[in-house]
Amino acid sequence: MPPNMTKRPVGAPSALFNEDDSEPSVVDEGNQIAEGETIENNKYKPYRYQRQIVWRNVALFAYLHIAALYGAYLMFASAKIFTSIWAILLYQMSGLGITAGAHRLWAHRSYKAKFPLRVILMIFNTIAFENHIYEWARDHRMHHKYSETNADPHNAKRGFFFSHVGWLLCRKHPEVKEKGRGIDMSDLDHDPVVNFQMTYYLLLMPVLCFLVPTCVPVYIWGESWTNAWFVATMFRYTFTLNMTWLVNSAAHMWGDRPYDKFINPSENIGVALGALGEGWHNYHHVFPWDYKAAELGNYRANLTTGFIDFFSKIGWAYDLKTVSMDMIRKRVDRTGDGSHDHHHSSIWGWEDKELSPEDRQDAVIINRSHEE
Ligand code: ST9
Ligand code: ZN
Ligand code: ZN
Repeated sequence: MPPNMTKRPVGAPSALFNEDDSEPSVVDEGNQIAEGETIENNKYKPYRYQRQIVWRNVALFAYLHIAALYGAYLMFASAKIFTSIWAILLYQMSGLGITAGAHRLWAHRSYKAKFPLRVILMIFNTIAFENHIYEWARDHRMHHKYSETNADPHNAKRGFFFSHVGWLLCRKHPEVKEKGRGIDMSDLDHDPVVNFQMTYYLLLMPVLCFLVPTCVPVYIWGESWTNAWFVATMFRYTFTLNMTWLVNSAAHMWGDRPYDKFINPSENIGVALGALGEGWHNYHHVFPWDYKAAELGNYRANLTTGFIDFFSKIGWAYDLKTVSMDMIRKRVDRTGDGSHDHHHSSIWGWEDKELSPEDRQDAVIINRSHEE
């Protein structure tokens, strides 16, 4: 049984989220809740882990968020329209470097990409400054393999704040490091694009995330340094970070669970829109190797899938893995929360594969032919 399938009281997901991070409740050893034990009495068990805050990060993130608020104000107060368009473009490019790059390609291997596409994704990824691809993918593989246990770097059982940003403000739980040693990263060791980014990260990242985004508006359309820095760089970077983090916080709390009601990740359309198609998180945790990271390839709520499909058309992306309708149906029937059909109630008729087996079974067929 995967760790994320342990004893979550069905129908009461929010009971697991302790907003008050000062209480080290469910961060005790192993976080394994014994049979018959509730979360409430489990939290009084002795624990050895002591949270250790990294004040340097607290200061940096505090500055970042204050600067971003100022940037949001300047965006309307004095920035040129091109500066705002540039900020939005950077958000989408860097976002794709995370979603299509670090996430679906490198962490999950849900498709393959030829060298030029990997270079593009690596550049986009560096604009996003969410750590280099290797570190991002390693943390993310841990997040899936040990979901919502102490070995998950942003364990959502430690509350909204911890899974959103708090995990970047303190030392990692020892179990992340212990169990992390066992995670296979050999595929990335052999990717020259990933290695190049890792080697030169401390040079590439400041140039691509901060320098170029700030200089372009100043030198190309005569923006002021203040507007360029606070709008195109501080606001854009902080906004993109928060959109990413919402997948770890909000999409682990709120939304339907049509594929597996026993896990916390959920289908959150708001997050999907902001995170370029990464809010279909119940589906994603059930089928992490699907390149669409969602059941349906609706591009409006899944820009990343459109991006990968485009590169698949020109041959730069290939071996796109996806889940068959039959496999989804079986899973929905076995572990879904019943919200699936409510979302996909539109069927075109009898032969539609979306027609549930129960409906097919129970339908009245008059003058039934003998061939069927
Ligand atoms: C950022 C990342 O924001 C965001 C990631 C979000 C993920 C979202 C996923 C959701 C799905 C995808 C949706 C995408 C949506 C995108 C939408 C876009 C519009 N395994 O880390 P250290 C070992 S970053 C194995 O220093 P500390 C290892 O030996 C923001 N081993 O731990 C390591 O050494 P090395 C910018 C592991 O000291 C050693 O431990 N970046 C693992 O506890 C030390 O590691 C920052 O702000 C593992 N998983 O410090 C930097 N982990 O690396 C923030 C560790 O040499 N980070 N080890 O092998 C830090 O300052 C520190 O990492 C720390 C922890 C203070 C948080
Ligand atoms: Zn997740
Ligand atoms: Zn994932």
